Amino acid sequence: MDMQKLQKNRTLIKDAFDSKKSVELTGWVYDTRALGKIKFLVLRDVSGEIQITAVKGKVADGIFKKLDKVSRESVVYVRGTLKESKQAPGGKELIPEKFEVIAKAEELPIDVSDFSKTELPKRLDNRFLDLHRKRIQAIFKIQSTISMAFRQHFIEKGFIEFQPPSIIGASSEGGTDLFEAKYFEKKAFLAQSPQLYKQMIACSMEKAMTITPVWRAEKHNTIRHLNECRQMDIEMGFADAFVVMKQIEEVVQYIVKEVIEKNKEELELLGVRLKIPKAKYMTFAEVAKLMKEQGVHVGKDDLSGEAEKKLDELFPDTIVFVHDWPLSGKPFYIMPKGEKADAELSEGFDAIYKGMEISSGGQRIHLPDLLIERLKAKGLNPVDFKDYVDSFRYGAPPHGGWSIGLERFTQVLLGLENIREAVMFPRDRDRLSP
Ligand code: AMO
Repeated sequence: MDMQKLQKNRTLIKDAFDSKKSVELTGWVYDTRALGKIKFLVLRDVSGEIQITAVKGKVADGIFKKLDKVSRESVVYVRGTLKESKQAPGGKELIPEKFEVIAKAEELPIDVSDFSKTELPKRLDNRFLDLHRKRIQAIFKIQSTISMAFRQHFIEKGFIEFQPPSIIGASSEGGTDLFEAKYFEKKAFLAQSPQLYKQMIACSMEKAMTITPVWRAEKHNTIRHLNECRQMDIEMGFADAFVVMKQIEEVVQYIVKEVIEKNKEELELLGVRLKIPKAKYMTFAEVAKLMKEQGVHVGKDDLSGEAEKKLDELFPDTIVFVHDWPLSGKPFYIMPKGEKADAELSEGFDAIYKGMEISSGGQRIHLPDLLIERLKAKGLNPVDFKDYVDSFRYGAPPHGGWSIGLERFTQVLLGLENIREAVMFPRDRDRLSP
């Protein structure tokens, strides 16, 4: 089959319905049925589905014979004309004039019908096939709107998009959750975040954004963590925690507005109703007090999952910014309150939305001596961070930023049980393929 000609001549199913002339369609066979002298085939492509109807004697014999013999999910080409039909989905059916199987599907390892009950691990083993499903496609169409809206919003505000390195020489978040790699004769790591690089960029180009993969060697399998995820990050010069929290508020509102406008069908299919969120600002101490009143446990320097859920219950459709976070609960690069290395509180925050942390960030330390002190306090060796520390010696303004996890945000927005639903090919403790 001539693919160049096909690309030129074929129509997407959703656009075919209005056509008065004969149309050329390609897609995947969703279902076939035979009722004696009449046969049906439901064809799907990424835009929609259409019923193809063949009545014995009214279409070519070859087509009539073949129509219900094609296996599900086979790729087919069909040329035909539309006809009004009350029973057909969309009110029209296609009467085929030419029908060809482009690629026959073998026996399917999982059920990919709309009623599929196949469990997530099995679906992920066969993700390439799981991606044939409308529901699954809806999640990723929405995710595509999310990342596009994020990029668009910040580019329009004068941010530059940067590409950080994925191979790094020392931890960027502290801790031990690093994947080690061999880099010639040196030891290297997969980036845990673009943190140190975005700070250097904010100190030269002021406003920077990126959407980039990061790797976390966290050993535990949870429903909200991946070992490889994508982060949507910004960093700004001349900014404190409040300047950058406002940026989250605005971008999340813009993203939700875009999803509501651009993904009506997908939201309906997933049964998700969205409202543009409000914002609420609270200190960590205020949240701790409120949770105590509610009888909910809060960690010493972190919020429990239970507390995050409670915040959503108390403040629905609201991004809750929890600032003045205890310094001990934040990474080495977060500015201590009052620029004092031994402060109790920090200029760091978390943003909680729909019962889960979607982002963390804060004002950073731009003072080399203070940074060295904080590295030591966290048990890290300043020598490993020499280039990073030195970058603040030659004209570094106060700056701040944050990161929103793309998959985490998708999970939260769509109310997905497991974050693996929000990534096409998840990497977790046990999964390295497909
Ligand atoms: P943090 O580690 O809190 O901060 O990550 C920021 C956001 O990224 C997402 N995220 C994850 N999503 C899925 N699986 C994971 N294992 C995972 N880890 C993080 C979450 C989280 O809120 N450099 C700082 C941010 C900054 O200060 O700019 C950082 O990486 O949505």
